[in-house]
Amino acid sequence: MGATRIVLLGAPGAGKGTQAARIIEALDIPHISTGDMLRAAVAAGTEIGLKAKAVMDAGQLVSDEIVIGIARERLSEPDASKGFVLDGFPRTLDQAAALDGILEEIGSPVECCLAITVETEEVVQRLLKRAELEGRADDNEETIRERMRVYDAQTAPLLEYYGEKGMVKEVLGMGSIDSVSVSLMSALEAA
Ligand code: B4P
Repeated sequence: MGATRIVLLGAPGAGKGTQAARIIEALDIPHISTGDMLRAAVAAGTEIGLKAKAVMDAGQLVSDEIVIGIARERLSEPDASKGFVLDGFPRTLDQAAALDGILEEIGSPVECCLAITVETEEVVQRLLKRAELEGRADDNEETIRERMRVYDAQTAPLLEYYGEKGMVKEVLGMGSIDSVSVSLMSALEAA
């Protein structure tokens, strides 16, 4: 019947958050976005938010310790037992190893890594457009390019990590949001 424990991988602006919203609606599973949780912590002025803000604004990754902590807490909530879309987590090899450990404890390993691929100039343009619409602090050109560099150095190696486990389904993220959704859903059904 297709995978329901899903890691969504992709560069900033590849469409992770956008497509996660479609997938969770179709499969009725929770959307777990560490980016959204961190922005909520910043907005609420919590201790984690205060630590994360400057790092996020600079386009760098928040520490593994903090992010693994919030992911662990969220994954232990009852609704995660029916599956989940992890959006933006893991972002480093250490986070991926920690995730495996957390899910081993729960007895529910990752089933599929959906990787959305998009050309760099396309994502830069998307994020600059979002900057105009939403004014997110990390959506300016310099920070966007830094986020791309961080993605290539720290997150792209996860393709190999999940690839070795035979879990990666690559989907081209160019084209309309609807057409990308169709490709992702059929990749999931085949997983
Ligand atoms: P995220 O919130 O994950 O931000 P993101 O990578 O920019 O992706 P997002 O999901 O928001 O955008 P999407 O591609 O859907 O992370 C933000 C920051 O939080 C990180 O830089 C880091 O500092 C920190 N963080 C988060 N998780 C972390 C972790 N695990 N470890 C350490 N630090 C962490 O969409 C982008 C835009 O494109 C949207 O406006 C959308 O409408 C548009 N779009 C999408 N698909 C499109 C399409 N097909 N055509 C045209 N436009 C499209």
